[in-house]
Amino acid sequence: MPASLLPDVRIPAVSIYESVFGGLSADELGAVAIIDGVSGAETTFGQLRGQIDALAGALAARGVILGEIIGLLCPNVPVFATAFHGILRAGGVVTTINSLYTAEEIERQLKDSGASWLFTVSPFLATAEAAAAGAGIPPDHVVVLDGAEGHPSLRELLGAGEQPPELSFDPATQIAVLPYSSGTTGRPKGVMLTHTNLVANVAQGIGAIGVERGERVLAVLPFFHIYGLTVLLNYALTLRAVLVTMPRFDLPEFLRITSEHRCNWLFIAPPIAVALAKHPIVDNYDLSSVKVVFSGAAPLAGALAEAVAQRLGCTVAQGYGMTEASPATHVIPNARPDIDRASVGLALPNTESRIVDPETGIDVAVPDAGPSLPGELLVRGPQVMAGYLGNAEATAETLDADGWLHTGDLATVDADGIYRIVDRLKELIKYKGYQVAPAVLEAVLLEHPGIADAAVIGVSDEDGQEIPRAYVVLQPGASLGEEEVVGFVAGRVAPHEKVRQVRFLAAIPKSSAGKILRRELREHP
Ligand code: 4UV
Repeated sequence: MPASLLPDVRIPAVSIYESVFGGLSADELGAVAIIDGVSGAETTFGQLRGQIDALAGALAARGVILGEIIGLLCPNVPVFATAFHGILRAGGVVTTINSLYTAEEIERQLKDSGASWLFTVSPFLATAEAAAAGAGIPPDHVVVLDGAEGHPSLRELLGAGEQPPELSFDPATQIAVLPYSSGTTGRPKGVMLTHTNLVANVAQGIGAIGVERGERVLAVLPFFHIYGLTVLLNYALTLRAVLVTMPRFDLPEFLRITSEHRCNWLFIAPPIAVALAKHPIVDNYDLSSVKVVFSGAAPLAGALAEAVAQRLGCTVAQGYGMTEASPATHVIPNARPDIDRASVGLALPNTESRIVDPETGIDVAVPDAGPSLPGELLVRGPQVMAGYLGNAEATAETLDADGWLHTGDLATVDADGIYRIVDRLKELIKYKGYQVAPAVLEAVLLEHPGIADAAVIGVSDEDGQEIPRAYVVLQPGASLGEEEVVGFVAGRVAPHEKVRQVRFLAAIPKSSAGKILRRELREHP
């Protein structure tokens, strides 16, 4: 099987806490780990580890046991790191929740994962309380990190300075995090990532991505999404880089924080690259500290990468991955300026890749035989998930008996081992790098009494970014316009999940088995 061209790395058999914080030296304890980009407040590695240990102690004293599932609904603020690692250090499993979700979506995730606690922040309290109540989580298990009447706060939990519990578990099988991903089809499912999955993906990225000790890394990509969680929170801190947090994207604030905090690495998704390449206000800021803009989560066009590199005078790189692979599987290494920026570079160390005909499963990429035909990318490595929580059927469809993860993406590989993502086979839509599951939107559309049938696919907008488009069949006699359909959905889903275009059809094309023929819809203007 085509192995990575990069040499294998050693993957320590330890917990993710041990892997990130275990080796802190005495002089590293006083170094800054996280800067709150908004307030400028700094947290050192020593303070962070102290808070994590005390939180773990407090949770253990309150009955949290190994394997307990705890929801985390929190924007990118420094205490995210404390909450995340504190819960894991207590033996808990964190289910990271999209901050944009509605109360109903959060409730569904809390119930599906079986969460018994929810950690949040006061600006999200109303949504969090509604979701927790619906999921049967009592107020004394809803921790409001910055404090709120009637709920435990971080200050209270840390106050007693309790010792973390002595735990022993197998990092290769113990689940650490349960992010939700819709995978190839259907609604979001809990992706079971073990401690070893997370430890492995950090170790695989170390030499390849190229962040160096002390460099400043802008943390605007949400920590709740696996890209931010692994590449920012765990990878950057392992390298003793400094995270500069931003709770939400806003272009002037993004530019101000980058400039004032002299950030060296901007990890982004492609819509931010569009802003960096095109927006006039970019010229008003001193971005000379920026060394690398690293894009992932959706395709980055070569011309866009070039425009950003020219305007900022920096390197642009790209990575590819998916939640089910913790997430990174392919990146353009910083040390390889020769690699085309529109590609996703090389397979990470310890990562095998295949490209197969999606119909027959036969390999289409033959090593050393020149550029391959496009086919479905399969990956195998220590970062690949244990499976979907409570869903053996979805697991079997995605992860085969030999351990190959079927990505649902169409890719090619050339004779130099450089991979390109050329299309997506699965129904998943990426809006600004966020997952949008057509199945969720189709179910919402069908709730409208005037809609007889509906299907949703991703289409490109004028900047080449993907947006959700709904195809709607009206009930006989119903009269609905695009705005009403858009408004109906917008009132029921998170902002990134909104339907942004509507087309009316007489019938949705379907196979004889009733499956929506999305390829045919794509050909529909
Ligand atoms: O599950 P998910 O939401 O996961 C991600 C992960 C993004 C990462 C991971 C590691 C990196 O180093 C990095 O730079 C980015 O987004 O969605 C997975 C799907 O997103 C599409 C593709 O369809 C995946 O199956 N996708 C992710 N990255 C790219 C991409 C890319 N660079 N080019 C094209 N599609």
